[in-house]
Parts: sequence; structure tokens; C-alpha cells
Amino acid sequence: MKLYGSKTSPFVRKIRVLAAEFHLPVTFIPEDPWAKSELLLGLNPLGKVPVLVMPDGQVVYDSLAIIDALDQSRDEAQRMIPSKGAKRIEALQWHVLAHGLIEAAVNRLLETRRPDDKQMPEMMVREEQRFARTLDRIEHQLAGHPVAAGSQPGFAALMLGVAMLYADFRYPHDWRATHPHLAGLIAGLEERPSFTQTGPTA
Ligand SMILES: N[C@@H](CCC(=O)N[C@@H](CS)C(=O)NCC(=O)O)C(=O)O
Repeated sequence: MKLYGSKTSPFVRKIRVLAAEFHLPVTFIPEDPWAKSELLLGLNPLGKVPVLVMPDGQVVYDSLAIIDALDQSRDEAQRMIPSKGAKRIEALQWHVLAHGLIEAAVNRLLETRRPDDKQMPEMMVREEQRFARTLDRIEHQLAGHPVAAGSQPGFAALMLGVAMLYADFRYPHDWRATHPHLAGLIAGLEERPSFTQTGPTA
């Protein structure tokens, strides 16, 4: 399978990390989504990465759809997202929280990149508040309900790891001191090959 994406995109990194952790046969092909190449627009009219091309040529875009496609290619017992029931909802909700953190950090970054006279500080504050609220909720949930303990980090830990390491990269602030359960959950992930091989400067 071929995965088109940029090294700095956290949406792409979600897929690369999962592919490495779960030994999925995914080949990474660099593609700058801002250049809007004919290739990218032909694959995905939204002009965004990640895009996955499956062995039979089927094209999948949007990171969650890609995660689902990869998951469906595995035995049911090995799935990252259980196929039904409360556990499925729980896994998807963890994904939503991690993905929402990424979106907030990306939106904040894009606002900082607009020309000075076009920036809207209230938009940055809005994203920072969204980020902070979500972190607090995650910390609260982890305090009462630890996820993915053990030597093999689970889906929630990996997705939150991608989100928080992206924050360290593009929105650095001291969230660890105030969110120790989250800090503990993702501690050490950055040393795993799935993370060292997929970082923005790897
Ligand atoms: N919901 C999409 C978001 C993907 C996305 O926004 N990717 C960014 C890269 S970080 C992109 O391609 N941006 C180009 C653009 O917005 O034109 C997903 O989860 O895959």
C-alpha cells in the first residue's frame, strides 16, 4: 500500500505510527499538500494528505477512513478499533479527542502564519481554549479510567502521543506538569521506532 503525505503533518503521522507499530505494509511517499500537485488532486479532490492507495488501487483519504481501511485488513482479534459495542465507541472517542487536539494545534499554527495585519488573536485564543479544555477532559478521564497500560501501547495512547508530540513541535507549552496522567500515558513513545522514524525531521 502507498501512503502519500508530508513528514510534518500530524494527520499523516497517525497513519505512519500505526503502520509501524502494527507491521502494516505501507510505503510512505512524500507529497506536499500545499503544492496541490495534479497527482494529489487526482487522488483526493480535497487536496489534503494523508491519502492511501490500497493494493487493488482503491484510494482512501482522511486519516480516520485510512485507519479504518487498514484495520479492516487485519484479523478481527488484532483490530485497533473493536468492530462493535461500547469498546468501539470508546476507541473512536479517544481518536476524536486526539484528532481534535491536532486540529486545534494546526488551526492555531495556521493563524500565526497569516500576515501580521490579517491575524485574528481571538481565533488563536479560541483554539488554545479548545486545546486546554480537551486536555483537561483527557486528564480527568485518564485519572478514573487508565487506558492502554502495558508494554504495547494501544490505539488511544498512540493517537494521543502523535497529538501531544505535535504540540511539543508546533505549540510548545508545559502541559506535562498539569496533566500527569496524560504525560505518563505517552512517556517514552518518542523513543519507539514508530515515532523516531516518523518525526517531522526524520
Ligand atoms: N481531516 C483530514 C485532515 C487532513 C489535513 O488537513 N491535512 C493537511 C496537512 S497537515 C493538508 O493536507 N492541508 C492542505 C490544505 O488544507 O489544503 C484527515 O484527518 O486526514
